[in-house]
Amino acid sequence: MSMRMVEGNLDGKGLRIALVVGRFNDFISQRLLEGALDCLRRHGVADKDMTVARVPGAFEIPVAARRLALSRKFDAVVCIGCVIRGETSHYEQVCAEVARGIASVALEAGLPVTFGVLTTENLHQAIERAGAKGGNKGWDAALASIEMVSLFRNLE
Ligand code: INI
Repeated sequence: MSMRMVEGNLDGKGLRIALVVGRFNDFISQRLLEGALDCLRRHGVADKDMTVARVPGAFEIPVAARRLALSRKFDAVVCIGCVIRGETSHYEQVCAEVARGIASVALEAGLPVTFGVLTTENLHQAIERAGAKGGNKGWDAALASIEMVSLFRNLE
């Protein structure tokens, strides 16, 4: 008997996606958001099926993501933000909490909640990962959300 291999596809048609975006370091997070929206559109997600929730900073992302995930109005939540070490003394705490918080929301809701939060040493690295040479982490998180929704459906 051959094994059963299950994976997701990248077809976003009909998917309802929420995005939570931290306003802190808006210069970067706006570009991450644009990358995520472009990715969703190019994979067939309709604008009417996208909701963008803005929060003050990365620390507030998990609690907003939790509300959206538990509302059951969305198939996935994409989290977007930017934490830069050079600009904060509580970098470590903010990074640890946002990563831990997003992971725990995903597990609690059993929904894809993806991580498009940059945590970098400096602004230069952030720019590189927000649409310059390192790609766009917002795009990557959006694509991961589509794949995970599809995977879950194929597992049913
Ligand atoms: N929030 C960020 O999203 N990125 C940062 O780099 C950052 N810094 O530098 O402190 C940051 N702080 C704000 C934090 O996320 C909360 O919004 C704030 O502490 C209020 O709870």
